[in-house]
Amino acid sequence: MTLGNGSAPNNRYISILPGATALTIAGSDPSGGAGLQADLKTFQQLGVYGMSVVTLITVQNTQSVRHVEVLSPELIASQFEAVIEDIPPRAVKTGALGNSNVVQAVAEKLADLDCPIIVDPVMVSKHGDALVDEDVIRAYKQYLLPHTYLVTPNRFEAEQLTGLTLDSEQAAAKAIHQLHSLGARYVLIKLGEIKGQSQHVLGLGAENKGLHTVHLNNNNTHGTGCILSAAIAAKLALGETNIETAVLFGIHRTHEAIYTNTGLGHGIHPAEIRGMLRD
Ligand code: PXL
Repeated sequence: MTLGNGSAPNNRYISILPGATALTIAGSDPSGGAGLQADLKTFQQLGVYGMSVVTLITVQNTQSVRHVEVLSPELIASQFEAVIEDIPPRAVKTGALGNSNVVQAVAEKLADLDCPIIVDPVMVSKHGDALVDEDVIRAYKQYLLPHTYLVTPNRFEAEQLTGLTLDSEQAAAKAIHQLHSLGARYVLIKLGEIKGQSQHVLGLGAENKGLHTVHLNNNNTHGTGCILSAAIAAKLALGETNIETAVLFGIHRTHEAIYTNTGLGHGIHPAEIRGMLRD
């Protein structure tokens, strides 16, 4: 059998669509389930050319995050400049940014970019615990939300950003109003499980919409927050202009990714979109 004979690939693969490019600005998960690795795989699986600016390195596997080191704002900014001057992205998403100086530096870079910016305000500490850092929260509100097209906090992150307790859809509506006032054009709060449903509330400015799926109560969810925001970014990079359509697409792909999870690792198995190969 001859391999690599220079012939064009056959049509068993879904090809990367011309001009569909997306950039993630996020942290590394060496086990491949979350962070920029999940983002890049999601872009590829959905037919989008992916690029990544690394903000921090985690030491983790599916069982735990053991350590985090954040890169300097200068190194992050120069990665961004190199990419942007060469391959303009059609959509950008941010993941873990690490500290307030990085949030500010990334926001300054994104201020001049002419494409939708999806902000997943991941809050993880040096040891992988949920992070409550007043400076980071202030930096998101002051610097990044004013340039945000869609922000996708989970319940904990939305509570940190707004100071509200989100125990109902009415409270979520208040939080959405606050996040719009800070500059986010659209807001998706992932409230989590309520009565067997996985509940999301999408703030469209003029109205809010509840978008629910059956809650999959299992151990196959490592990376789902990353996959969701990356899938939404991919859909926008493919030219979708309706935010509700893009968000529904992201929720459905993430739900499927939990079903088709890898089953890998001894902790929380990484979810993964399957379906690139046609046969
Ligand atoms: O899923 C949130 C997340 C994002 N990015 C990185 C992470 C995590 C969670 O562990 O490690 C790099």
